[in-house]
Amino acid sequence: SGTAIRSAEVLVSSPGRNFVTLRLVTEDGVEGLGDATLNGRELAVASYLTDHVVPLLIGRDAHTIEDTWQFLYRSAYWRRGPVTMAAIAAVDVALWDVKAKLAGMPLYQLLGGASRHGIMAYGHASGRDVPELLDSIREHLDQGFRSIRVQTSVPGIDAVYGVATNPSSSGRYDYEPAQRAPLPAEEDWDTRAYLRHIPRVFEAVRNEFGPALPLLHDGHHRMTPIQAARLGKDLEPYDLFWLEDCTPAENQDALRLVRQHTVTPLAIGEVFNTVWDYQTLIREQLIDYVRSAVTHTGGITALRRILDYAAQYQIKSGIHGPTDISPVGMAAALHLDLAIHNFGIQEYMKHSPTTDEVFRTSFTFTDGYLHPGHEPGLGVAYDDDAAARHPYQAAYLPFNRLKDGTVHDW
Ligand code: GCO
Ligand code: MG
Repeated sequence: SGTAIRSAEVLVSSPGRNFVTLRLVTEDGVEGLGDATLNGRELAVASYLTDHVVPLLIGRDAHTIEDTWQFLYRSAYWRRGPVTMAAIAAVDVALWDVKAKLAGMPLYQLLGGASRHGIMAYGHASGRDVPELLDSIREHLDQGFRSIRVQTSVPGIDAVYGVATNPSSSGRYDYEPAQRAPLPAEEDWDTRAYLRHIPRVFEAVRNEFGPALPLLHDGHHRMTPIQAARLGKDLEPYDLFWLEDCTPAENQDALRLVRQHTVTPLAIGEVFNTVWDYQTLIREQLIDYVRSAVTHTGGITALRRILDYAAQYQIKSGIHGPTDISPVGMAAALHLDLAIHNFGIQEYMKHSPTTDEVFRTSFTFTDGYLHPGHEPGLGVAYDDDAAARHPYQAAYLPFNRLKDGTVHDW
């Protein structure tokens, strides 16, 4: 029929950073886009899609979203994992895009319609010292952000991930999670120095900006459970919106220990890829926010299920949205954010102007609130000519070693 999938293309481009995008086209010429970007492992997902998924899609009815999801998840026999789930996510989101275009509606309408006027977003402030951090927070407030993630350098550590290294030359304080290089960069780490420093940083921020501004912090998996418990306790006077990824994410039981010691709200899950990664965390109410990306968790179909499960326990969404989520993945997140009841907050790092030349989006950011816009589907178009000017370039996330050379969680 006219809704059968005629073609499926995997588009790899690097407009400022690498992105992997899936484009499905139906017999009637309706296009759907999905994001399959897995930072630093992009080509593995591209191959998974091209070699093993695209041949399965041709001729399938684009309307059968649930059946296609179950077929891709179960028929591979090998389940879960970031490569598999990013590939499934790309197909799922592209099919939702097609279905919403066929319905002539923005996707959030198919997901149940808007549950709020706008989507509260948080931005990333950072600084190499406290004065630079305070400037960065002011700049983000000027850009319209009303919630701020706070990351800083730490005396005694040479390079801390999440801190913009050259804010003044670009005129912006954004950082990019991956660096273009043939090999990953090595950074150093010292948890005791970090634990001594961070409460002083939040004290300075609260003194400058007062008690009301929502503040967030990302521990990026570096602490042991008891260290995380200590940080959560030490940060209580500064009333964080959340403390993110305080311990390595694969051990769900670690959060039980952290929870026993602190009322600082906890967010986790950007490296998770299925509901099973959350089973204990949600059932035992060990977290407050689900951090998964649509792109890394099997798409809208699967993330919605995780969030519906979380909702039974008053756990809210905090969907992952750094620059390594493409504008397609961001748009998918925004449609879901607008529709669900248990929305918490949305991470938002503006993409570079080069990225925006390839991905034309219709979402808006006004007075701290994002909105996916009113175009049918996701509201994103992919410009092939612009993309052709930016071929793939190897890029990697950095990693950590302790002072004695031991590889550390990061
Ligand atoms: C965040 C993150 C990111 C990730 C990155 C990995 O909270 O935004 O921690 O910066 O590290 O997305 O690819
Ligand atoms: Mg994070």
